[in-house]
Amino acid sequence: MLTLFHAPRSRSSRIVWLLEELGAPYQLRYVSIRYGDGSGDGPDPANPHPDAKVPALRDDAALVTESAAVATYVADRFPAAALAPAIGDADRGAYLTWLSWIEGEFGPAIFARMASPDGPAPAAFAAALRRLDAALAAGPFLLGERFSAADVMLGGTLGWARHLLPQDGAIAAYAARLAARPAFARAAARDAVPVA
Ligand SMILES: N[C@@H](CCC(=O)N[C@@H](CS)C(=O)NCC(=O)O)C(=O)O
Repeated sequence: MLTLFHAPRSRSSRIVWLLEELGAPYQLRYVSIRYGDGSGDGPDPANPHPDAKVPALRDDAALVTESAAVATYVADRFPAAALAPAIGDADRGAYLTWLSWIEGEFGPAIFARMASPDGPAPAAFAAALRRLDAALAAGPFLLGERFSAADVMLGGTLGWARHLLPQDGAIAAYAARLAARPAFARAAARDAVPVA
């Protein structure tokens, strides 16, 4: 049984969504973190993440952290769901590229825009949107017709950053398409700590 160490409205929310898409058996362990706005309590001694962040995933003795690694790990772990092109598949390279790009390039570009929300967009943010627009022109998903874990990771980021993004066009339509998925709704229902 997988255990996901999770905090509501955080990077681990995307992993809840991905586990729902995969149909994976998992349990959630809610941990407290210090959010970027200063709210919340951290570090939580129950969190095995070396930096007390989320997501952290336990699979028996294995501990996996870093969002792209966790997404890669769980999507490969449940191959029947076909959300990760296998090693040797022609789409594997593009898939890994997107997973890394979302965390390594797109996330920082979003934070650059958040730091400077008015006026011209930072070059990295504008470039990231151009790249997504170009990819989605061939859509409906990052790998064309093929939905993958990379779409979940990007969809989660687009969701919390929607106020910074174009309100219409290919990116907005893509974000709406992803948010309409049943697994997204199931994950949203599990995101917050259940009220006892
Ligand atoms: N590089 C990590 C970043 C994880 C991260 O910063 N998570 C935030 C929540 S979105 C967190 O746990 N913050 C608590 C803290 O910084 O103490 C990843 O991609 O998983």
